[in-house]
Amino acid sequence: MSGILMKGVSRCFARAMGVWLGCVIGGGALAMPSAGEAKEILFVAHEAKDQQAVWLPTDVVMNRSTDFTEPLVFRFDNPTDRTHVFEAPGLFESVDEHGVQVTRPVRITVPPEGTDRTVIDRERIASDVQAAEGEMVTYRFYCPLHRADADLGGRIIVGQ
Ligand SMILES: [Cu+2]
Repeated sequence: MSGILMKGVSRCFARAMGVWLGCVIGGGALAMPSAGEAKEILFVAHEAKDQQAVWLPTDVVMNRSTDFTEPLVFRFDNPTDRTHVFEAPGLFESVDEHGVQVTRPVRITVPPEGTDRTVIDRERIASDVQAAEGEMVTYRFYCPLHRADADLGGRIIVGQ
């Protein structure tokens, strides 16, 4: 009798731990749906030592099944007094050029005190995730103007 009870309790505990871990991991990424139309993720430029700069948060975790149901928007705030660039090889943005929808690699220049936002091409990420066959897909991001040689940059990690 008490054995069954214990099992129930530990299962509950495991589930609570899972939720808690999920919160911690997701806590780095402020993935908030804005007005229910798009999921917006905010990146903020941050000056680091030795004239370097990074985009925060450094880790963004997403899931294709839950986070890609609505348009995915990246916002970039640059509160510093230098221009920074958000570059993420492998990621594409979807932009309207003279009435034509085109996709191109994500490389966003944000002036001092500036802000910008772009719609990320979800289809490309979805096909990357599909091709990964159960593995997580990782995209690196950094400021190419102020990154350290050894710095791999931040990570956007996308699971199934
Ligand atoms: Cu920079």
